Amino acid sequence: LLLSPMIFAQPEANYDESKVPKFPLPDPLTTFSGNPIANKTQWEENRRFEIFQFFERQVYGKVPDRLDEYSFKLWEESDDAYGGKARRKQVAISLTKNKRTITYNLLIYLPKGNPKAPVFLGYNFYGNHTVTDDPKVPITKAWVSNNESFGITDHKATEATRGVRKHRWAIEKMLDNGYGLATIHYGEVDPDKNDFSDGLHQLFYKDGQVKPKTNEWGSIAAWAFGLSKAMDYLENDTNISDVIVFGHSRLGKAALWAGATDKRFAGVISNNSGCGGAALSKRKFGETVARINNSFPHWFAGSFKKYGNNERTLPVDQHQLLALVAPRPLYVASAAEDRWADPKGEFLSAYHASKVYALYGKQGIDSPEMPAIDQPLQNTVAYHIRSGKHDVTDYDWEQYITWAKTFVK
Ligand code: GTR
Repeated sequence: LLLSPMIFAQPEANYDESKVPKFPLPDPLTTFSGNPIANKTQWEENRRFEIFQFFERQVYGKVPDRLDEYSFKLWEESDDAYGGKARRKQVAISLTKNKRTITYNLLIYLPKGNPKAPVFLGYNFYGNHTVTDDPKVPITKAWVSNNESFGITDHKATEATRGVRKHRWAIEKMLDNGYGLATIHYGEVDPDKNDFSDGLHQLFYKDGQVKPKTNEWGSIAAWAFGLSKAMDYLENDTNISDVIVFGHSRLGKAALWAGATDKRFAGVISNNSGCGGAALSKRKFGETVARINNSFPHWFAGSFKKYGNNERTLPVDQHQLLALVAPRPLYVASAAEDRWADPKGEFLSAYHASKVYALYGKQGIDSPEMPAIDQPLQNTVAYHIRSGKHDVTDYDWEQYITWAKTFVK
């Protein structure tokens, strides 16, 4: 039997609250050397940077260098999408380093009634053509994950997959509320496999190098970088105002890291991001650091591996990642049946990040008691736990739109 011994070594995932280890949670407002942080100046000058640096070197990994070249090309545009309700733009973004280039496509829908609209920017899993029935969006040629129910068996998307994920993107709701959507297929930026020969990473290799260094970027940081470069385009598009970065699950982890690394994002939404996203690692509830590094060795920096089954020694936890977004609006959302992502750990993380928001006079989550299912709690920091499973639903988008209208301005 060719089963990896790593799989045998994994204990059962814990779903029992009484078995959550007792642990001290590192205080966002005490520096690593023990000094208290009393105000936003001290936070920005002393504490924020050391937390940022830890996540950058020990969790997601550093971007190794700057690009040599960057360009974008608006290759398609129309003002009759969605029955004339929307303007569509398709933009190719090219990134070049060491004479190697990758190109990925940004699909944008903007409400026509709004000359300068705010947009949600988020990655999709199976190609831009899967978020809509719009025949003007080409089928991605990039790597996609195999998926039996979509008939994808050779990592290639087909015409049959057009629109298969449109239920996750409430595009008409966004348009009707004055919001646009900008989306990218994550596989065009970095294919989601344990193979560093392709995607963004290899642009930066020195001669003979085949993978990033231990403290350099995994896929989550590469995806976050791709979002940031998309922001370079979006901030110069005169039809676009605020950009709220959004992501579901692994792409929610990427959205959070993008929000932490790039302050131009006016708001950040984590939808069911779980372990390595919004959930507290030290709770070891559902997916753990050891499990995630075992299943997805390419997601994080090599240096993060040492914290598997060793969360005690982590000098940070994920509430401090959330705090890096402060004072910008942040929405953390869970799903009741998504215990793998640890809804309570996601909630507590938003709660514990809130004391950094308080330094700016911004209201976060005031109580450590979780709200009831389908009872959103919306302040500058917002949280909901939706009924149902790991997914993105119209309900989620309705909450994000309501919250964005009030808090992201
Ligand atoms: C799971 C993984 C989660 C989450 C999810 C997803 O397999 O364990 O951390 O990222 O995939 O992205 O759908």
